[in-house]
Amino acid sequence: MDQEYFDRLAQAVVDGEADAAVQLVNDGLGKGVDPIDAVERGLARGIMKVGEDFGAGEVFLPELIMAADVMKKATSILDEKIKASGTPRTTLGKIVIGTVKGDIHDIGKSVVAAVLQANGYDVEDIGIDVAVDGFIQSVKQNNADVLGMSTLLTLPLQVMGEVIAAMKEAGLRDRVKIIVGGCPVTQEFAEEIGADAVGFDAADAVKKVGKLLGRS
Ligand code: B1M
Repeated sequence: MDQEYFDRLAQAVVDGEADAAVQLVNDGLGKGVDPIDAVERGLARGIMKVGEDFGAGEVFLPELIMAADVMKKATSILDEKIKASGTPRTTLGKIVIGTVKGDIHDIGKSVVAAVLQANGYDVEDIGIDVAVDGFIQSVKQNNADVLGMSTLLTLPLQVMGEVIAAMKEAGLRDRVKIIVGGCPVTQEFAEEIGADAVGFDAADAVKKVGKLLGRS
């Protein structure tokens, strides 16, 4: 597919056109477009543009919500394709992933979960607005090898540190690797709170998790 296709996908998000986006996604999949490309080169560019304009006060919350709805509808089709694209094999490890308390952004976290799953990991996506105890319980119940936390907001960043402290208190920290991600998360912040790695996008998360588990 040419650049124009990805530009049209991005524009459908900017315009809040859910039907057009879903149609474009299905057309693209029918023509062999890589679902990760459809997210990263198309839809994500559109939502980033809306996010920038929202930050600059040029668009308002209702438009942001409409664009997010388009994004969610289109990515949910692609997430399923991404998950199904992995060759079935013995799992490379169990990962619990969620968005921390105070934050309801779930699109990026869900893309990361789908891409990890497609790459051979067994992923338990525990959703959004997850409190410290929710992460701890899920890590225990799933006997997780890796805990992944996401946030796009500045204030909930501190919850990531609280989860890591609670992991230590519960005696889980030594056997569970921790990766954090989302736009406000930097390498310095990850080190400061004692995470093992930061993922800057879905492909980077796969690379870093592989490294943490000694798979690459
Ligand atoms: Co909100 N929002 N939003 N929002 N929103 C941002 C994050 C913001 C930067 C927009 C802006 O002002 N420019 C801003 C945050 C400012 C800040 O705190 N620094 C913001 C705000 C302020 C808010 C509200 C507070 C607005 C309000 O109510 N006044 C509110 C928050 C409510 C709450 O959570 N308590 C809010 C609400 C919403 C919507 C509901 C409308 C919607 C979310 C819908 C949904 O998720 N179902 C929304 C959206 C869509 C955005 C933007 C525009 C786009 C986010 C997105 O989906 N990106 C966003 C602007 C931006 O990010 N630049 C914005 C696409 C996605 C594929 O990328 O999520 O970054 P991303 O994920 C990437 C990487 O970050 C990374 O990999 C992913 C795939 O490449 N990654 C990981 C993410 N998690 C990872 C975890 C890992 C590894 C990698 O390991 C575990």
